[in-house]
Order: sequence, then C-alpha cells, then structure tokens
Amino acid sequence: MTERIAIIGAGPSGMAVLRAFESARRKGAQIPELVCYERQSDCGGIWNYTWRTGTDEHGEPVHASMYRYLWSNGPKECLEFADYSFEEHFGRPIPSFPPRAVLHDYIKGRIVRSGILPYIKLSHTVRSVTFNKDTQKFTVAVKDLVNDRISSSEFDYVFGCSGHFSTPNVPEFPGLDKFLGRTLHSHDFRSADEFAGKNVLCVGASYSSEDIGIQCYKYGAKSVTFSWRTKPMGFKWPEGMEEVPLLEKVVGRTAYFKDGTKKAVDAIILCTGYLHHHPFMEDSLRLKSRNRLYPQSLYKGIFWLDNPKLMYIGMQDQFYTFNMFDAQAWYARDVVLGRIKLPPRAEQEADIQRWTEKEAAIVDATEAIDFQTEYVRDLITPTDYPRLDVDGVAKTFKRWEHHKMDNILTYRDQSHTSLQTGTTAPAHHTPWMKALDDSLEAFLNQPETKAAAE
Ligand code: FAD
Ligand code: NA7
Repeated sequence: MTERIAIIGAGPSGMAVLRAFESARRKGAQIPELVCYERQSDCGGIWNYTWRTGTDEHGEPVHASMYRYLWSNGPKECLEFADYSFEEHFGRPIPSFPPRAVLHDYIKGRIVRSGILPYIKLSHTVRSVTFNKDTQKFTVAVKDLVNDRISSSEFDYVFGCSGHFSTPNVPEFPGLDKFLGRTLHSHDFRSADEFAGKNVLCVGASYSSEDIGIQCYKYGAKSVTFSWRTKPMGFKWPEGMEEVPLLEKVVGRTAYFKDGTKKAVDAIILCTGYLHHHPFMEDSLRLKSRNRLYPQSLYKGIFWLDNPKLMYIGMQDQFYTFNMFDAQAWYARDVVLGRIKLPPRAEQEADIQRWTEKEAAIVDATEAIDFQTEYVRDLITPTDYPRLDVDGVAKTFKRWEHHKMDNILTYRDQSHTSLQTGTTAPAHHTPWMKALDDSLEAFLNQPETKAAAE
C-alpha cells in the first residue's frame, strides 16, 4: 500500500515539503501520497494579508501577523530559493527589500511553477493529531471549513508546518487594564496610519518592535518609545524615537519605566513575541519551545525525538527563512524515502546536545548568523538541493546587520547581490522612508533598472 503523508500548513514551510517530494517524483522516484491541509483560503502562510484580527469568517483564529506597509526586513537575496530566482520570477532584477505583496507574489509563483497546488486542501483546519503505537499510524482529524464537516484519516508520517509567529505572547503590566489609550499585541497590528500624530510605546526589543516602531514613525507618529527587558536594540534612533528600560506600570495615560522615567502615551503595542502553539498535537507529540535557534527534542531541528515519523519544519528562530525550510524539507524527504538513515536515539540526543551547547555560547547576531549558516549547510550537504552558497548568504546577512547599525531608517535603500544570478539589485526608485505606497505595482514601477552603487 502507498504510504501517506499529512502536511499541516501551506505556508513557506509546508510548500517546501511539497516541493521536495514533487521534485523527487519528477526525477522518477516513487513518493508517498501527499495531503496538505491549510486552514486559510489561500496558500502563502503568514504572507497572506488580512484586515481581520481575532477570528476569521469561520470562527478560526486569524493566522496572519502581517501588516500593511510591511517590507522585507532582511535582504531578499538571503531568502531566495536556490531553484527559483527573483529575476526568473519577475523577468528582471528588482530591489533588495520588496514589500509583502511582492514576496507573496514570488512565493505563489514558485507554487504554480512547481505544480504542487493539487496536493493542497485549502480551508481545511487540522483539529487533532494522535499516534497509534500498535498500527504505527497517525490519525489526523480535519475540519472542512466551507462545508462544515469533520473527518479523520490515517497517515504514516506527519509534517508540522503550522508556523510559530501567530499566537501572541501577551504579558500583563500593572495598570494596563485601566490604560486610557489603545493596547494591542503586534499580532493585531495592521496599519500604521492609525497612529499618526500619536505617542506610541512599543514593548519589546526585537524584530516586531523595531519594525512596527519604524512604521509608525514613517507614517507620522509624534513619538515612538521602545521599552526593553533584557537589552536595548541599540540603533541610532532619530529625534522622536528612543529606547527605555522595561515598562513597570501604567497610570492613566502615563507609562512608568524601571529607571524611574515616565512618558505620556496614546497607544501601547506589545511587541512581545509569539508562543509555540500546536494545540492539535496530542501531548506526546506536541513541541513545547520558546523562540530559539535550536528548539529542543528535534533531531536536526526537524525530527521529533520520541517519534521521528513526526517532523516539524520552520520551528526555529529565523535569520534564514525560505531556503532553510527547503533545506529541512529536502533532508526530511530523503529520510522518508530511505535515502538517509537516522542514527540511533542516543546519537540523536548527543547531536541535539552539541547544537544546544553551541547555541548557548552565542553572544551576538554575527554568531547567531554563523550558527544558522552551519545548520543549513549541515542539512543541504547530503541532499540534492540545488547549490546554495550559504557562505555568501551569511556574508550578505552580516552586511545587512552593519547597514542597520549605521542607519536603521535607510538599510532598506541598500542593494545586495543575488547568490543565484550574481546580479546586484537595482536601487528602488524611492527611498524607503518616502515610499508610502507598498503595492506590488508601485514597487515594480521602476523607471529604469540600474545597478545601485554601494
Ligand atoms: P507560516 O507562514 O506561519 O505558515 C503556516 C501555515 O500553517 C499558515 O498558512 C496557517 O494558516 C497554517 N496552519 C496553522 N495551523 C493550522 C491548522 N491547524 N490546520 C491547517 N493549517 C494550519 N521572514 C522573512 O524572510 N522576511 C521577512 O521580512 C519576514 N517578516 C516577518 C514579519 C512578521 C510580522 C512575521 C510574523 C514573520 C516574518 N517573517 C519574515 C518570518 C516568517 O515566519 C517566514 O517568512 C515564513 O512565513 C514562515 O513560514 P511557515 O510556513 O513556517 O509559517
Ligand atoms: P521575538 O524575536 O521572539 O522577540 C520578542 C521580544 O519580546 C523580545 O525582545 C523579548 O524580550 C520581548 N518580550 C517577551 N516577553 C516580554 C515581557 N514579558 N516583557 C517585556 N518584553 C518581553 O519576536 P518578534 O515578534 O519581535 O519577531 C518574531 C518574528 O516576527 C520575526 O521573525 C520577525 O521577522 C517578525 P527579551 O529580549 O527576550 O528580553
């Protein structure tokens, strides 16, 4: 009997799994039957924009954490698929930091080109995953959201590709319940326009805080204050933006901070990250982790230690994204197809331990980039994933980090060089701080394509 694989989620991770198997099939391999369940009505994962917050039209939690005016926060050259360049998709070179709609278009183009759409069941949400030790099979219960029907079927393997930047981590601060302004988590942030003229407080010192704060500034916020818990981001902020220690309490409209300072604010945006939330997995299969580069209990960052027929893709904190998911998917595929043999459990545990110790020794972003570079290299080396110059990607990431430290408002005006085509991206027609229209049409309306000077 043909083996069956369930893939939960058709975001970049789930699509990487489909592409990996489809690529083997096209090269003549016999592959298991693939069924990918996607809760949303479109593929693309978090890159689908919706105005909705809270629940969707079916009463399901809204997955999207993306907002209007989101432009890639890393160079597109670092996430480019090794088998599908931006140049191939758009028919010409494009600037290095595209807005969300452009990246969504690129992802969708890859789906269509690779012929994986027939494997995907849209508007189907996975309700539970259990494993039967006797039959060695998973039972996956799924709700067809359009027809309001629940059904179950059995699978030999399950891929958990449901993302982990969707369920907000929402801490409490004294006085928030009586705050006279607006409070929200970054998951529910949709448009910076509403904060024009306002004093905004962003709690958190990572990517969401940095980018949402800058968005608010770009679209006319009166001031943006960032409140950090462990350490400040440390960028050179322009006038009107500053970093302060952790929020201690809120009284009326005044926020008080740990260093004794205070500030009157109109809105508090909790950019406090996300929870690993996989409620449909039975307890013995459920990944429990904070956002880290090497989640525990996953051999190679993929295989569930207690049952490697369950594989998680994309569960790490991310410098690398699309091409790392590809690297994971190609490796996992080769294990399923019997091309790579997993070592005994003791060796898997020792390997996890080695990576965990390495992760614990990381002191800064440069070392974190090196760590993830080594991780991706380790995965792609034994597979037939098309050549990916990870050293080149790491170099580009470091260059990008330098640009951010130089000027957090202009790093998106820089151009990077594609590791796939060797082309240096043209400069965008408008400096990012002045580019208020984030549509695909406005972005691609490039008067001429000229290579940008350094
Ligand atoms: P997701 O994209 O989250 O996709 C998971 C999919 O699983 C979703 O489609 C969801 O609907 C589906 N799903 C979840 N639960 C179920 C269920 N029970 N049943 C069926 N389907 C389910 N990365 C970059 O490279 N550059 C950026 O600029 C960037 N910006 C980001 C900005 C924000 C605000 C966020 C939150 C993330 C950003 N990322 C960025 C990182 C992003 O996580 C990855 O680019 C990528 O989307 C992760 O892919 P994924 O498939 O693992 O998860
Ligand atoms: P991250 O990168 O997980 O960062 C979460 C931030 O929230 C981090 O600075 C945390 O502080 C902070 N945090 C968490 N809990 C608290 C509490 N209780 N009080 C104060 N601060 C807190 O999540 P992001 O949303 O920024 O980024 C996730 C993805 O979305 C990323 O891939 C982006 O591209 C977009 P810490 O520094 O740990 O003290």
